[in-house]
Formats: sequence, structure tokens, C-alpha cells
Amino acid sequence: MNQYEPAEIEKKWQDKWQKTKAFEASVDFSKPKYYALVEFPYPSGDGLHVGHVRGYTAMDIIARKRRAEGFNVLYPMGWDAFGLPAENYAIKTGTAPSITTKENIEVYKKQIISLGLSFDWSREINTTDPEYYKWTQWLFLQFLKHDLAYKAKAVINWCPKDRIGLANEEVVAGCCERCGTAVEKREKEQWMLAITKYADKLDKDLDTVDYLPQIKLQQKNWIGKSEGAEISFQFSVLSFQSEVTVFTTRPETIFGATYIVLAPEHPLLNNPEFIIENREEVESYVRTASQKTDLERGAEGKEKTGVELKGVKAINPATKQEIPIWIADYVLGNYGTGAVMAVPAHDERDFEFAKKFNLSIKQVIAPVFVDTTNPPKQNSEDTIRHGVIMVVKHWSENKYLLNYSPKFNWKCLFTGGIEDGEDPLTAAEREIREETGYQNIKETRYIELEHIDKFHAPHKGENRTAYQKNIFIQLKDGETKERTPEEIELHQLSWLTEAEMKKTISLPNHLYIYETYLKNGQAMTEEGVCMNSKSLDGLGSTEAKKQATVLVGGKTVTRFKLRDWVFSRQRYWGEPIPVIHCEMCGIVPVPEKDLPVTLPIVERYLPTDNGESPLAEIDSWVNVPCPSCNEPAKRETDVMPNWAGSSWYFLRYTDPNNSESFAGTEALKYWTPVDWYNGGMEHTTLHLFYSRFWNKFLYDQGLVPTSEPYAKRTSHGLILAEGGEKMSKSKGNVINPDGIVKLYGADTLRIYEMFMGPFDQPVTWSTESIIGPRRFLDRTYRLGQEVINNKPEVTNNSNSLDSSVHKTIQKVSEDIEAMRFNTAVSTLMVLLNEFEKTKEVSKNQFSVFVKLLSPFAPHLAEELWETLGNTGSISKEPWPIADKTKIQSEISTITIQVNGKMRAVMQVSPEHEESVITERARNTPEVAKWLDGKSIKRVIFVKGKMLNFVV
Ligand code: ANZ
Ligand code: ZN
Repeated sequence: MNQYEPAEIEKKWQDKWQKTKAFEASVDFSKPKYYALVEFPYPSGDGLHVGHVRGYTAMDIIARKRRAEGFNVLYPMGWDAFGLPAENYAIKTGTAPSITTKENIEVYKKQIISLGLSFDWSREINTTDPEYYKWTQWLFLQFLKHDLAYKAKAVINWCPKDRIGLANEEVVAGCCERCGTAVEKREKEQWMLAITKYADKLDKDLDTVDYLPQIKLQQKNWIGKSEGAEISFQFSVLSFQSEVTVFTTRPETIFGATYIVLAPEHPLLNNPEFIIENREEVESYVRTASQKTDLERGAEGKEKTGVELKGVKAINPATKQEIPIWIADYVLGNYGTGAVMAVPAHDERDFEFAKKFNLSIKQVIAPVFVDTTNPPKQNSEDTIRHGVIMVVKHWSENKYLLNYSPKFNWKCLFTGGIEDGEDPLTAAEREIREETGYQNIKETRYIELEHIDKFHAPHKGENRTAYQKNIFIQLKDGETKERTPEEIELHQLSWLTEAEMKKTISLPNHLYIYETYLKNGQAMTEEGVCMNSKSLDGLGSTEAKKQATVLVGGKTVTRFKLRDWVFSRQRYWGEPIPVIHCEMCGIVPVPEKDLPVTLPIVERYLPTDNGESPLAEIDSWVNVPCPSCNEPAKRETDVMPNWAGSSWYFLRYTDPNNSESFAGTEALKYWTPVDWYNGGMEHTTLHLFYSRFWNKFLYDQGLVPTSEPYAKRTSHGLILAEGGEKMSKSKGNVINPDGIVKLYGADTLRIYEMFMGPFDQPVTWSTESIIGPRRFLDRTYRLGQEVINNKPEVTNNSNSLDSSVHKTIQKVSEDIEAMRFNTAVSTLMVLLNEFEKTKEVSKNQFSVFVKLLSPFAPHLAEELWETLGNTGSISKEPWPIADKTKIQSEISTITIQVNGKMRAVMQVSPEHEESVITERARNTPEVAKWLDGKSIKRVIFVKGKMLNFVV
């Protein structure tokens, strides 16, 4: 063969790999193991997608490298085959989902094999195989046994089109994730899994795993852990002996709670004894609120609505003052206690609400600004001052007075101290007259917010804590009085526009005040120091939390946003939930010996009109004797959600044919946890989260050896269609990998997908660019033919080529570990260029190149390996190791300049530090004579190129 023919080569090696079982994990548990995992696909009718190829190829590279490093590698593949598309297709065509699934799997498998992915096919699993779902059902029964599976009436998200209940995660912006129809709320008996019991562990244990930071963050947000307090407020109506409990994360703001807000769903509103004067108005508001989704209600910046409950007040347990009670839909019924104490000074939503309905705003936390140029010193006396800071506005123009103080180089507002007994507003006016000379004032008022400045006053040698009141002053006219020369020197004045002020003010606290003024006040949501809070005054907000909770008899609690997992679907194509309902015995688990409960054949796949599973219509299947009392009983007809099978599939791969248990103890002990799991970002709060929960539960039952299933998790970016849109069937812009494999070869497709861009970023497909990787492989093949014909004596063993080879080993190895596949490929391309230029590549050097290429383009690598005269498979060869001494021996020549003129050249090694090189350069005679007697102002160093002394 004189030309690279991927079609031939690829088929040849795929057959060989299959025949020799090249990638089967061995059951020899004495070797070090490596478990590499990718998400198994749902075999849809569309076939494999180039997006699958990206993730699978990446882990294939890792798996192949690990084998070469001597690990016993498990890199398995299977089918996550329960799910809606097959069922919807069955509804349309009458073809059983089991049949379409089987056909689709065949297509997928052929496609995956054609890509040269090194999966261990002896461990293939299929979640719809009764031998597999027998264990999914068995595992469900373990949850049931430990009270973690229960049936409850739940308000579920209901898709009227798919006629299916959706988990919260399957609702995107109020619509069904699958079909886009607006989701409705329905109440229905559902099976639930108590994932909330594991909320804390799922949160904390993220610290023990190596996941990408954004994956951890998404999971943390999903769990939504908040530490706070529950505080009770009594009502002021004596006839009604009750109280309302709020959940707050900021108990230290209790003195600033100026009203209470109940969610429209709050149970108190349904209590007939709770007398409200305006019940009708309240009920009408509740009805409107019930039609909105939580997302709409909670959205930031949304216009606030609400109704005050008339005829009743609550008593703030800290201030003992009566405060109004409102209902408003920004408080959600299913979070916390469904009631909040509103602290408008420190919570944005409360602030907006209070502004709109004219409720009182009371500041109880002061933000603290620490002067960074003169920070407080340890061991200096602390003194307390009270001061004012003023925003001064022009009498007729929309301009503000800027105070430039040359002495401190401050561009700021005006400030001054309050004298004993003086009113702050009076103090502000006095200071302005003195400092600016302007005399006539139209308006003086507070800017709603106080703060604390902390700094060191050097002339007094003391630390100051200044309580600052912020005040707005508008002048009446331009009349001025002569200022003293000191005042003129201290305060240079200029009138600036809003935008100029914002750009010019150089003190952060002053800028904060100015911006607060522009916004007409804002909530201060940050930490700070308590004020207006009696015994809490002066405490930092964090330290005050506990004390405040105790003060008002509250209790410390932890809350989670996470909800229990709705685990049943009223559909057909899923694992039947293995329980039997008996009138006498209640819910009875199907005995282990009767598992699996297999899916019966049905005539129609549509859910029944009242939303039950189509299984409910098959009397012969539904009616069974109770396993416990033998009286007539009925099977559960709900099936599991499509997330069930994937919640434990990684365990089954370790021992896929075990008929005694879901996986043998020995195999689990050896193989788990998964060492590296790569998959889609879209599964972070779904599959990845659910499977961590299952694994943790099984760990607690002693059924698996580790608490966390995956030691490391990474995600790849999406592949977008040309033009940057998402690929979708409806847009007709989906790229089928088969066409690419046919035209260019699988190795080209693999290299292309790895080369496209950074692995964790979205990349845009470009069929035009595939030719680049193809040419790279063509040239590699050609060079291979030349190298074979090289006579041994003409081979080049020069240091520089050897050094390039070892540098490439180092770089490619590191890049693979960091998933920088694109730069790994380009490094190989650079080495190929160099090989082609020298024309004298040794077989040895070329072999190393082929080994490095082999995880990326495995077929071509095998072929070249064979042409080089080797007999075994390259996949069995050890991974090359970089010889550091060869890399470091590389010496570069740099020019030494003085004021930009070249004065000498110098040989340096890459490991030499800049300081070492500088020292040597200045002592070189040709350079030293130009530096003699001059002072060096600056040294400019460009690594590997030049060093320039500026004198
Ligand atoms: C008083 C307060 C003062 C609050 C303050 C915040 C700032 P996270 O952190 O997300 O858990 N809240 C409590 N229950 C709520 C509900 N059912 N619907 C809407 N909001 C609710 O949020 C906890 C905070 O959100 C709580 O702390 C409460 O407002 C509000 F300066 O209480 B806070
Ligand atoms: Zn019974």
C-alpha cells in the first residue's frame, strides 16, 4: 500500500482487536486497576451523534494511555434504553419499544465499533434487559426496606402533552424538558425517594472528590444548604392563640424586622379561627398566585405584589413592637416555613416591597469600610467618633460638588465630625458652609444608610471607629463667603456630572454612598456590625447570629432547597415498581425469588385517560395473590423514571453477569470507585447527583465499598452546528459521524474532534476543517513508509531531534492528563513537521511518535507499528517516558542588549532563572563596558530570545 487507505486499515484492526479481545479487562485482581467511564447512551432512532464521539474519544485516549502504563483498565459500554422516545414511537406506530430498542442498539454498536473505541464489549449491559432490571428492582426494594421509598400525595409537574409527571429537574423555564409544552401542577400519589435524607452528606462529601469546580458548584446550589434559625412571632389578637414561625438566615437582623410576610399557601390562611377583616381580598390574591410558577414568583426584579392582612398584627420578639402581616407571592410555600420576617434594610426583595408599599425600613447592620492606606494598627487605642458625609448638589444644574484634597490625594465627598449634642443634619450644614463657602441651603436629608469607617489616625497614634451618617444637601444658590486660606488649600472644588462623579471618586466608602444616593437607597445585604439592636450593638453580624437566636427564643436549623425525588411514572417503558397492594397487608414488596417483575406485552401504549400507566389496563397482570396473605391483591402499575437504571450501572459493569447479586463483593472492592468519569454538563444535577445518592445509600447498607462512586468527574463542551447553533433534528443540522468516517476515516474524525478546541468549551463543527487532520495522517503514513526504507546508517541521532522527541513525550503526556487534547495534537503535528524537514528520522524516533499518536489514531498507529516490523499490538506497548536530561540539554542563544543595541550573544539553558542570566550577562566584558558607571533602570527579559538593560 502506497497510500493511506483508512477504510482498509480501520476494518482490519477492528477485526483483530475483536478476535484477540484486546480491550477486555482482566479478572486478575492483583494488577493495579483503572476504571474509566463515560455515560452510556440512550439508543435513539437518530443514531450516534458527533457529541458522543467527543466524550467517548477523550476517555478512550485516557483508557489507552492507562493500559500502556500497565493498568488493568475497565472501559465499558452499554445502553440506557428505557425512556420516552421509544415509547412515543410505539404510541405512534404500534411497534413494541423492546423491538425498536433492539434495532437501535445494533446501529449504535456498529457505529461505536467503527470509531475504534476500546470498549470492553464482554461487559455490555442494557437497562431494559430483565436480567439487568431485576437488580434495579431489587435495589428499589432496599430503599423501601429502609423507609427511603415511600408513597405520598405530591404536587407534581404534569406535562399535558406527554401525559407524564416530571421531576423538577425536567422542567426548564416552566416547560417540559422534552416537548416544550407549558407544565401544569397536579396532585397525585407518587412514589418518592427520600434523597433529602442524604442532602447533607451529598453536600459535604463534595469536598472529598475531584470534580471540576463548576460541577461542584452546580451540585451545591442544587442542594441549596442554608444555615439559619426558626423564630416565632406572636400575634396581637388575643382571641387567636397562635404564632407564626419564620425561617431566616440572618437572625442578627431581628431588630430590623418591620413586617412579616406569609406565602399565599401558608396553612394559617386556611384556619377558620384566624380572623382577617379583608378575607375576600386575601383569597382572591391567593388564587392569582396559585397560577404562577415558583420561578416566576421568585424572579429578581419582578414587580412586587401583596396584600396586608387587616385586623391582626405580629409582635417582633426583639423590639416588642407590633408589626404588620402581609401575604406576598415572593415568599414560597414550599421553602423554609413558608413565612419570612422582612428586613427591608438588608434584603433586596424586602427592600423593594417596603418601598412599594411604604413600609418602614430600619437599618440594623452597618457596613464597615477599612481604610487600606491607613488601616487600624494592632495595639493602638480605639476611639469612637461620630461623623457626617455629604453629597452636595448644585442649585440649578444636575451636577455635584467634588472635593479634591491634595494633601491626602483624595477625590471625595465632604465629611466632618459631629460635636457633642449636635444634630447630624445641623453638623452637615455647618461643615458645608465652612468647607465650601456656599451659604444657602435648599434641602438637607439623610441618605438612608449609615456605615462605619475604620482607620488609623497617625497624628494621634490611635485607631478610629467612625460612625458615619450620610446626608444629602442641595444648595439654594451660588452665594459664597470667603474661605480661609487653609480651607481653600484643603478643599479644591469642582462641579461634576453624575457620570464624572462615579468615575472620579477615589474612596470606596464615598463611592458607595454616592451610588446609594443615586439609587435612592438600597438594601445593605453584606456582613457588617450590628447597630440599633440593643445588646447586639457592636457585634459583627456573624458572631451575633447565635446570640440573636437565643435572645428571641429561636432555634438554629439547617435547611435545604433539595426536594425528595418523585420516582414514579404513569407510563409503560420503564422498570415496573415491584410491589403489590393488598387490602389487608398494605404495600407488600414482591419477594426476591419472584424478581424480575417483567413488563407485560400490551396492546396500547398510551397512558389511560385518568393518567394511569397503560399497565393498569391489563387485568391478568395486575391481579395477583398477595405474597403475604394470599388473598387477591393488585400489582403496582407505576414504573420507574428513566434515571433508575443509570443510578447504579457503573456497579454492574464490574460484574455484569452475576446472577446472585447486583455485583460481587470482590469485583466491587477491586474496581470501585470509578477513577475517572467524563460526561455531559447537563447531567450534573440529574444523573450524576442521583447516582451519588444511590451509591451512598448502598454504602450505608454495606453493599458497596466506597461512599462516593466517582473519584474524578469532568465534562466536555457541546459541539455546535456550523453557524454556532445547537444541533437538533428539527433544524436538520445534525452531523452523522458515519458520513465522516466513510469519507475521511475514523482516525481523522477522532483527531478532528480532539483538535477542534479546548475540551471543556463549546466548539463549532466545520466539515471544511476536517481536511487538516486528514492531511496530518496522510503525511504520517507517508513518512512511515520512508522511515522503513531508511538504511540504519543514515538515521539522524542529533541531540536536537532527540530533544524534540522527548519534549513531545512530556507535553503530550501532560496534556492528556489535563484533557488538553487540542494542544497534544498540535504538539504531534509540530514534531511531524520537524521529522519531515530533517528527512533523517530513526526508526526509534518514529516509533515513539507512533506510540504517542496511538491513543488518538489507534488504527493508523497499529498499521504503522506493524510496518515498522513489530508483531504484537501497539496497544500492549508501554507508554514512552520523557528523558528529562535530553530536554534540559537544549540550549538557546539569546542576544544581550544595552538600551536596545545588541552588544553580545549568550548561550543559556531553559532552566536558568532570569536573575542568573542577568547576573551572567552584566559580567560579560562586552556588556560590562557599556554598563560601566551607569545605573541600570530596568531589565527587559524575553525568555529564550533577549535581555535588554535600560540605563
Ligand atoms: C430575614 C432576612 C434578613 C433574610 C436579611 C435575608 C436577609 P436562602 O439563603 O436562600 O436559604 N426566605 C425564607 N423563607 C423563604 C420563602 N419561603 N420564600 C422566599 N424567601 C424566603 O434564603 C433564606 C432567606 O430567604 C431567609 O432569610 C428569608 O429572608 C428568605 F437581611 O430572613 B431572610
Ligand atoms: Zn395481603
